[in-house]
Amino acid sequence: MAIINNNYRKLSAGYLFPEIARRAKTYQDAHPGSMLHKLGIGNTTEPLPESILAGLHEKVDRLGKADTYTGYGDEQGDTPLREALAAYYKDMGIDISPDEFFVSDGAKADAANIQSLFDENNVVAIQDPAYPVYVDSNVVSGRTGRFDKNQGKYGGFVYLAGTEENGFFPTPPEGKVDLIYLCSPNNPTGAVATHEQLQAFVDYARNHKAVIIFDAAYAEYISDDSLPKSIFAIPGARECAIEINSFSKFAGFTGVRLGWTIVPKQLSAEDSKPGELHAMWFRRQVTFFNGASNIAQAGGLAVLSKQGLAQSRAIIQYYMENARIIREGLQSAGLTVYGGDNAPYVWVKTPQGMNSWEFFDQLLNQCQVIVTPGSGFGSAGEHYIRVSAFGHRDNIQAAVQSIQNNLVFSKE
Ligand code: PL4
Repeated sequence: MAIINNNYRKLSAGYLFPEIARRAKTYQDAHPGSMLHKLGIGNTTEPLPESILAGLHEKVDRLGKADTYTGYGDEQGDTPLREALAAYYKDMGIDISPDEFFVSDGAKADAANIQSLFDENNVVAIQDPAYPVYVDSNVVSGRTGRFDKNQGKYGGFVYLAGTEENGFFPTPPEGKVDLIYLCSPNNPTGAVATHEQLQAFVDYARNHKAVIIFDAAYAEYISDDSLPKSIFAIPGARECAIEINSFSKFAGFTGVRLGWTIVPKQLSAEDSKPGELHAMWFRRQVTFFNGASNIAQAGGLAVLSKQGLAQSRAIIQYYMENARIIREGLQSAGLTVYGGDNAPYVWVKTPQGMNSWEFFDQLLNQCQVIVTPGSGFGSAGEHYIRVSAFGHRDNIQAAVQSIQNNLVFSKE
């Protein structure tokens, strides 16, 4: 008799993004021929630049010849790619050895799977609001109690709320926690932690033998040089942090699929020696993962070339100009907005105390604009919506104009 993992039954409603797609489809079925401006999912839209395409094409051609064909690659990822990643960090003044990188097929799976390194009884602290995978992966792994619908929270988690008062980046918890999920630049608020804010978490983690899981998927969107792009820019982080990152938003690889995770050799937990967690993740990856596509890895190598970096960064600038248009346009429509200056997300307060889904529906029905309701990222996201800056410029401009022209609310 097979018995299911009952923790799946604890998961709150359906996954956020399919629910948005469902509501958009319902609207379009009811309004055939209507055009929706989609600023919901953070999905890249601009074509890959020439130097990166060349890297991808070259690898495809090599696969077509007997003398250059390759099958399974190095277990942690192709060595030249891990060396190029080490050089990329070196340029930021951060020393990471190539064998501390684990190349992945994107950040999401590693963000979900990394918790498997830790005992089920670890107490987990989560930034609230947060990208849902951190919460859901720990729910199905049995680290929480039931979901309390009134509070919008799971029993057992320690929620670190990002609010207007703390600039949407929380301080470390008061009591002892064991695993801490941080994301900076933050999805969904667009807030970016300062060196001092991250140092406080690193100090906390070292004092409590906790481990920080740091999602830096939007690091390349930071243009303010005073802000850290990696947790490893913080002294002491190599002892207490894992970093997860991705080529998705960095280089338009949302469909190509490529990322990396850094598990430093110095990292340890309360009951482990330095090196053990690194060895365990290696063991996990060689057992349960067969590596990222070799074509994608060749593309990643091209991204990290001088030309690839310059061309990718030009596209990031394009999205950040979109973010500026959204931020300023929504402000001029009378809305209160945050983020969008070092991150591709604008975090917008709902007017008149509306809840997130109500405002989502209003924007859909009055303006034909799709956003993401903040409450889908956690209870502290209630009364906010997230607007994504990924999109073609004309669509972004049309969406902002539609909000300016059609959104009706009283600006008391
Ligand atoms: C929609 C903080 C987007 N269906 O592409 P990956 O796997 O390398 O990166 C996923 C990821 C990792 N970390 C953070 C992210 O925000 C994301 C991507 N998030 C969004 O709109 O919030 C895409 C979401 C996708 C999903 O469910 O992930």
